[in-house]
Amino acid sequence: MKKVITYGTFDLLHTGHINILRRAKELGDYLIVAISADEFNAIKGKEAYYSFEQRKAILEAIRYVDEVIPERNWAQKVEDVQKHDIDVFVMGDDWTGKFDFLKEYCEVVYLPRTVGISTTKIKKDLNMT
Ligand code: C2G
Repeated sequence: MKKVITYGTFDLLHTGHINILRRAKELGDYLIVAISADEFNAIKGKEAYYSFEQRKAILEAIRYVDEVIPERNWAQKVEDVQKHDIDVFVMGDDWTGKFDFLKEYCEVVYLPRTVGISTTKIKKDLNMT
């Protein structure tokens, strides 16, 4: 079984998220999504509208997603890849190069972002700060 993993906040889920989840799943048979815990979002300088539990429940309802785990820090990726026996690590290309150190452990794939949509844009358009 070819296992894929990807990481993110996945707040206010939108088609950009769905597009990367769909393409990530197409690269294997089993997709794990590590979503940022609320405390880690604070470290990332992001404040999610939905809590970790809410974002986890939403992601678990998506047909492409097989498992959701918490992302608690920047340093857990090597351990995650080894622990979950990951074959492919996937991120949007806004992260190109940032995770090349994982090439020692698995395939690293950066996929083009979906243009014109982001959680930040949604908040701005809805006049949420
Ligand atoms: N994404 C995308 N197209 C968009 C918006 C997001 O392809 N229009 C992708 C991002 O490139 C990322 C994933 O969707 O791969 C999740 O995006 P975010 O929730 O913004 O995640 P981010 O804050 O980039 O966190 O350790 C990695 C971090 O947790 C990534």
